Order: sequence, then C-alpha cells, then structure tokens
Amino acid sequence: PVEFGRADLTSCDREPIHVPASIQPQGCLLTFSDNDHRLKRFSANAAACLAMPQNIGPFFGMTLAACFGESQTREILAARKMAPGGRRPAFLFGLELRTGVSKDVSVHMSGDEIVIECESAPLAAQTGHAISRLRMMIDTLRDVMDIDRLVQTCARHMRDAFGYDRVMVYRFDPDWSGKVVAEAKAPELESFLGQHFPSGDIPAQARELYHKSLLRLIGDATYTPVPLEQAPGLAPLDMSFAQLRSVSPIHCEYLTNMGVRASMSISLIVDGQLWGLIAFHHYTPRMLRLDERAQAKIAGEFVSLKIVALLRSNRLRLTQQTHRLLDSFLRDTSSVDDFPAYVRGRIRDLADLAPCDGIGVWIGGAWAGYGLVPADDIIMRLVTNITAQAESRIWDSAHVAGDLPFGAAMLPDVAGVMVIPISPQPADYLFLFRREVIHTLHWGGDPNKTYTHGPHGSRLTPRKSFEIWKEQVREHSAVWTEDDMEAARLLRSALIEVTGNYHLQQLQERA
Ligand code: BLA
Repeated sequence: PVEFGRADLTSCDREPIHVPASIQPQGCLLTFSDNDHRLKRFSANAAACLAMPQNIGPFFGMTLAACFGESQTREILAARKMAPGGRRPAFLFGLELRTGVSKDVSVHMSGDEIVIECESAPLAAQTGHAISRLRMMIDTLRDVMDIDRLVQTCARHMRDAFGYDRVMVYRFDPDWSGKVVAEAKAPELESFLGQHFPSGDIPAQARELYHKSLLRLIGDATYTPVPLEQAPGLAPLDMSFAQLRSVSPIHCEYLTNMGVRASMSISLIVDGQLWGLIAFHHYTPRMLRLDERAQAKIAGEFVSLKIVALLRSNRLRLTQQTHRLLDSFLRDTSSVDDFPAYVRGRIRDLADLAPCDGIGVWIGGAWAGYGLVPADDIIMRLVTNITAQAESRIWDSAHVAGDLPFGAAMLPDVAGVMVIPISPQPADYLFLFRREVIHTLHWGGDPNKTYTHGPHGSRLTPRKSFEIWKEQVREHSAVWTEDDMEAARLLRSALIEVTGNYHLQQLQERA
C-alpha cells in the first residue's frame, strides 16, 4: 500500500482509505482503551468542539469519566454494548455534556478502542422534514414493479428529503464499471443519466469499505483535515466505521473538478453484494445531521430490499414464462412432423425469454435467426467451430473478437455470444447475440462544459472517465451475468426436455 493521501492516478487502488489518521472538521473524535477507559487518541479540534477548557484536556491517559462526566460515561458505555456487532456505530442523540453543550454522539469499537465521535446536535425544530418525505417514498415504492421506476422514484424522493442539488443512482456492472441509472437534479445542471464510468473511479478498496459501511458524507470537498493526535507507538486507527473519516484527496479532487463541494453516498447491497450507490452532490458545502443520515441509511436499506424483491419476482416471472413455452412446445410436438422446423419457426417466442439483441437456432442441420444476427457465412463458421468450444456446456463470450478466431468478422454488429446446447447429444444449439455496448453511446453530458483541473489533471473529470470506460469496453458486449446464465439454463433444460421427448416419440412410432 501507499501512504494515505500520497496516492496518484496509478496507485489509487492501493491507498489505505480506512486509516487516514485524520477526520473531517464537522465534529471531533476521541478513542479510549476498552479495558481501562483511558484516552488513547483525539482529534486536534477536540477541546474546542467539546467546549473543554484547554487546562482540563484532553490529554493522553485521562479517563472517559473525566472527559465526558459520570452519567454521560454510563450512557456511552451502554451505547457501546448496543452497537451492532460492536463494530457498527450506536448513536446517542443530543447528549448533554458537562460543559453545557449538547452533541450527537456516535460510539463504536475499533480494535480494542472505544471510538467516540461528537457532532453538533440539531435544534428540535429542524427535525421531521426528511422523515415525512421518506415515509412518502416508501408508500410510493410499495406499488412500483420494475427496477427503472424504483431507482428513479428513489432518486426523486431522496432529493426532496435531503435537499441536495443532484441525486443519482449509480449501478455497478459485473466488471465493476458503473452506470448512472437514475437521476434527480436541479434544472440548470448538466445530466449524467445513462453515463458509464470505469471501475477505477471507485477503486476496489473503496468498494470493499462501502460494502461494510453503508453511508459516508463529505461536508466540504475543500476541507482541511484535522489530524488525530495519538500516543507514540500506536498503529493507525482503523476508521472504516467512523462517521468523520477523512476521505481520499484524489476523490476530493474529482469532486472539485466537477464543481461539486459536498457529497454523500449510500450503499445498495443486494444478495450480499454491492449493487450500487445512491450518490448525492451539492454545489455548496452541505452537512446532514446524524439523525438525518440515520434516516437516509434506513431508506437506503429499504430500497436495497425492494431491489432484492423485484429481482426475485422478475426471476419468478421468467421461470413461469419459460414453463408456459415449454408446455406449448410439448403439446405441439405430438402433432408436428418436422420438429426441427417447428423449433426454427418459433424462434421469435424464444427471443422474449432470453437477454439478447438477437437469437438464432441451429437444429436439424438448418438455421433460423431473429433480431441482430451475424451474416450466414459467419453462422456456418460458428456452428462448425462451436462443438469444440462449447461441447455440451453453455459457453459465452462478451468479446468475440478476442475469444473466437473469426470473431472480429462479427463486428461491428455482434460483439457477444452465448451458445446453449439444446439436444442431449450436442448437435443442436441456441445462439444468443449481443451488440457492442458503446455502439450507440456518446457522452451525454454538456459537450461545452469545461471542468477545472487539480494537480492530477483532466483524468479526474466525468468526461475523461467516460472516455476511459469507452476504451475499455470497445469491441465488448454487455457482460453475461449470473442471471443471464440462469435464464439460459432454464431455456436449455426446457428445450432438452422437448427434443428428448420428441426423439422418444419417434422411437416409439418406429418400434
Ligand atoms: C470514491 N468515486 C468515489 C465515490 C463516487 C465516485 C460516487 C463515492 C464517494 C462519495 O460519496 O462521493 C465516483 N462520482 C463518481 C463518478 C461520478 C460521480 C464516476 O459523481 C460521475 C458522475 N476516483 C477516480 C480515480 C481514482 C479515484 C481515477 O476517478 C483513483 C485514481 C479514487 N474514488 C476514489 C477513491 C474513493 C472514491 C479513493 C474513495 C473515497 C473515500 O471514501 O475515501
């Protein structure tokens, strides 16, 4: 790893962003040893933040009770016990400190240290707006039946609830590049909807952190980090779950280049994987209070669960459709004379069940295609070559130019193929085709918009990101996902069943 804050464009995936040794200035952080409750580290702004006279503290070795007071210490220790898994923070809203100030306090464990973070508590009158908007969002989402509407509704209501200039839903592809799938924004801003970004824009260690810790906030991308003071010899504090964790300067530079001053993002976790982010941008500094962030996080978890539910019901619907098709095939096979011709004739119906831009079937030594399919001579090469490639397994490629000897000839139309053997003895195949993903994509942002550059130059701008993504996916189709594979397996077993059934009937008739 490189040292935090020292990464450049070539090493940013090795920056240890969980140990920044500093915080953002909107609060203070102190840690106490779990066994003797004595102070081990504190941010340089702690005395000011806690309104603590300099001659009192904080100083290394002072006790939790001396720092916060007896009753406050009991509350903090009780919260620490409640903290989910110990590592995830528990919150104390409006804790009155001895000094008379009231703080929102977040408590969690890191190693054998109790981490206490204090931020300003809100006035009572400020609460309530977000929660009423989020309640509306949840009511609306109850009736939403597809993912596009879901994420769009989410972006709109999240923006209403928290008042950011822009809210995007950013969805990861299987290769960890990302796409803006929904957006709600102030009218004067250029749109990022539909744009793609390379995986390096949110490097692997950041994604790993976002998988564990579901919300982060940058109050002002141009902030000066507040260093953590710590007793000599201590290893750096793991701040994975800290509210105030200082963020990578590279990312702050990216935000600044975009003109963005503040951001927040909430992880969307689906089936145990990081599915996407709800990303908030503001063009002036913006902080949300701890209670608002707690609400935003709950809303994000609700959205995640709703995505899981929709994916499940989509899968179920696909299974039911496939079974209906299978039933109609089975009904018909008893009366058709030329079964292969029958399957070829129904190629259109198969297209609805398969995640593709074109589909074709090679059965009984003849071909039928529908939608986006390669030229006939290529089909012949595909068929003659594929027995070696696929044998009796499903085989796929999102980059035929690299994976098949004659694949380049399929471009510019077809860039990806999935081969599905559909008879018990491999001889008959279903082919799914996909177009090149960038074929129709252009930078959708404002072409005249100029971005400012920081020390790392123009790389850290959305337009440059998009160009890099385009370069990475040139000659590639959309990746075949596990879901696509599942749909293919379903089709395969259905078709194997009908072909098997047909052959059996033929044998019986001959006998
Ligand atoms: C983090 N990068 C992020 C985050 C987003 C993006 C959403 C999450 C943090 C947040 O909430 O702000 C990326 N944001 C985008 C993109 C758009 C956007 C693509 O609005 C487009 C509209 N980033 C780079 C490069 C590097 C990099 C080249 O683009 C490294 C060389 C690093 N991005 C980087 C790091 C983080 C990050 C290290 C983690 C920040 C942290 O949490 O500490």
